[in-house]
Amino acid sequence: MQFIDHAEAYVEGGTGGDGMTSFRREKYVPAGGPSGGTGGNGGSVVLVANSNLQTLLDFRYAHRFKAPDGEKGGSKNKTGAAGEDLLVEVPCGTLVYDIDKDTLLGDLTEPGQRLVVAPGGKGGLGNKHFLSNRNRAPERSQPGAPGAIRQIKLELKLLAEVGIIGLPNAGKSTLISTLSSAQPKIADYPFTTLIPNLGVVRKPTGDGTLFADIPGLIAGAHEGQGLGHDFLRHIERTKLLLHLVDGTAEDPVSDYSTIQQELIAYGQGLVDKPQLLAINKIDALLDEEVDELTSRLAAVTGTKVFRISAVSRQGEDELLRAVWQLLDETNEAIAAEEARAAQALIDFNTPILPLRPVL
Ligand SMILES: Nc1nc2c(ncn2[C@@H]2O[C@H](COP(=O)(O)OP(=O)(O)OP(=O)(O)O)[C@@H](O)[C@H]2O)c(=O)[nH]1
Ligand SMILES: [Mg+2]
Repeated sequence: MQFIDHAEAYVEGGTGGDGMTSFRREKYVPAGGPSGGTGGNGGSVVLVANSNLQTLLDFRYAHRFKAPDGEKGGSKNKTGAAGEDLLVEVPCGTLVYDIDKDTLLGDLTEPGQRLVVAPGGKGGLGNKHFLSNRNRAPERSQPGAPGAIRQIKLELKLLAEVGIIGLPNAGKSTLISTLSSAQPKIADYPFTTLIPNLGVVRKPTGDGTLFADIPGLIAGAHEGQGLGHDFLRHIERTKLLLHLVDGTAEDPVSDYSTIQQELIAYGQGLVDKPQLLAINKIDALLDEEVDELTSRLAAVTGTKVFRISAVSRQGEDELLRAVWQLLDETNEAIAAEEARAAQALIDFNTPILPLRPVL
């Protein structure tokens, strides 16, 4: 599968059908009144989020979307048929921008969520709508209005809850492949992963949580070095980061710092996200080496350091328990923050009543 996370498209709503000018012709009625029907509305171009899609690849092949026009109004007050909406599917996590106005039109996060990007034009009124006391036989009817035209930009930002980060070769893909049913390519050379891999990891309760393994970061990734920069955006919406360092590397402590520096340089709050740190590949190290590295990393980070082997699955349960606990805490903090923001809005909108004068 080719992973495309940026696309542009031209979207145009259908033109409304013209209104009709016609008059009733009835056998025994000498001068029938106006009877021209209204044109049907043009169809709209509507984006629909689909959770089975993971890429904007389809937009490589089709990037012009025009919804059908409405039909003309008919005689005998018949309204023209409306043009059907043109539904265009996008992956969940797609942000939609108006290129000319440089504004965000919407963020499609939930499956089935819709966003009208180019409304169809209204159908024109038929001549019966122009009947008045002064004009008993209006000739006038309206043309249908054109549909909206827009150039839109689509940007996919994955909606995984947990992002696995680390230098190339740290074992990120190996970990997601043992935790979930994802089957990414794994190899003993850097930059094996070229696109983000998503995997659903089951909690003990049975609920699924989406993990993302992004291509390895290197120093300068935020400036476009290696593959990492393009993919950092895919961890912007994660709730927590799982940072893997390769315990068998020459200098795992400096590897850790390299990644942290990249997170800081990228911005967007990445470095402030809750993070769990784990040394990987402990199966290939002596216990003393693992202990020594653990203390060195703990001294630098001031946090707990997990020790795992993605291959032998050692330490995996303890790490996952910590992931679930931290996710719960993060979700609670987010909910509390949202409640605070909602309350602040209510307080802001509640007028302060003037004090009653003391008589
Ligand atoms: N001994 C040992 N080797 C491991 C472990 N985890 C991963 N490896 C090996 O390390 C190499 C890199 O693993 P990947 O999972 O492809 O690493 P990655 O972090 O996804 O690498 P990129 O996609 O290049 O960023 C492979 O040869 C794996 O078999 C582990 O726990 N122990
Ligand atoms: Mg990989």
